[in-house]
Amino acid sequence: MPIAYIGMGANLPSAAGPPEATLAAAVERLAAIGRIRCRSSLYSTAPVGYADQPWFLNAVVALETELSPASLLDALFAVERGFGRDRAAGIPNGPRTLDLDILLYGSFVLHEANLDIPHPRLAKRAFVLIPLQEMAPDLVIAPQQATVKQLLESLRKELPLETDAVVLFQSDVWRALPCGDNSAARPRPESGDPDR
Ligand code: PH2
Ligand code: MG
Ligand code: MG
Repeated sequence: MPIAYIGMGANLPSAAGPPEATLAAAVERLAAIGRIRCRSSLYSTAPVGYADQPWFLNAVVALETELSPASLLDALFAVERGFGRDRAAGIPNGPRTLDLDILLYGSFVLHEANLDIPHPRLAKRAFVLIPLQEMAPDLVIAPQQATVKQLLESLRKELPLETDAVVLFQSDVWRALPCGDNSAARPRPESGDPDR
């Protein structure tokens, strides 16, 4: 089953609470549309693209899913809406309660009107590369034919200020889950038999 890497971001409170509570609750929703294989740490990040807004919290999760890229995108939009995201009202790159982006979907390369995979700005965004590097430093990104680690090294040279503005965020409600951690393979509580 393909593994999709999903970028998560939030900088406005939702009904679930502040951004860290939103992201923690959103991961629970993602677990219903696939299997969470690993989760990065949470990062506090300076806004990129539109400066006059609160700092974001960002993270990346690896989701093993049977959904096609288009169905996954629909499912992510539904989760965003569940946390109060209103795409019609928002300004581009502006504040939002929850943003879920497909960064990568296995080794797929896809260019459609509403869906570009790998995410077209992935290589320029420290708030994506830094959490992604935590999970998959040696993953090769198709367009650049470079690993996540190499892309981050290039970005640090090109935009050192941006890479500095991604700071580890300690949270009681978010737990990073390394990809090699066996607990990722444990059945979810609702799936019954704990010894399965
Ligand atoms: N998302 C954007 C625009 N700018 N900046 C940060 N730091 N984090 C984000 O998730 C982010 C952003 C558009 O999706
Ligand atoms: Mg985004
Ligand atoms: Mg988005």
